[in-house]
Amino acid sequence: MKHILTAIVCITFFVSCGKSKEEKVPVKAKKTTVIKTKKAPKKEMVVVDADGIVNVNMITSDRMKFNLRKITVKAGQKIKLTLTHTGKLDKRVMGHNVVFLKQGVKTSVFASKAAAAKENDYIPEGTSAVIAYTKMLGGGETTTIAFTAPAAGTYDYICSFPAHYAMMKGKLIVE
Ligand SMILES: [Cu+2]
Repeated sequence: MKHILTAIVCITFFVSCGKSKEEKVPVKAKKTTVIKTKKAPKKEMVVVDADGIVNVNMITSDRMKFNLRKITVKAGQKIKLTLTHTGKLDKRVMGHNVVFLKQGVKTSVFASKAAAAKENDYIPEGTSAVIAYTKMLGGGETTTIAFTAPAAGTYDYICSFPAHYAMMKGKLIVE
């Protein structure tokens, strides 16, 4: 009896081993396809339309992250930027905006001034440090701004909600 049991256990072991090896092949093939489809939509976040306007689709969520860390445009080009907050949290807890800073403005210095300007949506009143900025959004909200690309150079953009700039930042590269 013991021998029969041992034999059954052995056979079951071999059969299951054989099966799992066979199953591994199609799983690998599926993974490759998923990666390909994921990459495609990312490129469409910056689109130049028929009128030559650069449409920028900036997306944020309840995570402190911009979908775009780099936007490349040409000097004098018209930019239409739409910011969307796909999260659920209130703007007092997880507010997001986009603020494009002039050259020579240190992001940490601007961010600490902005953090003290809660009454003004975290934009220092009368500031001369910004090129353009959106209003502060909460979860589920969206807003659009239009501005003209400045002279060639590299410009920082951040979210000016307190402490967000460390993670929510990027570069506007004007060619
Ligand atoms: Cu933010």
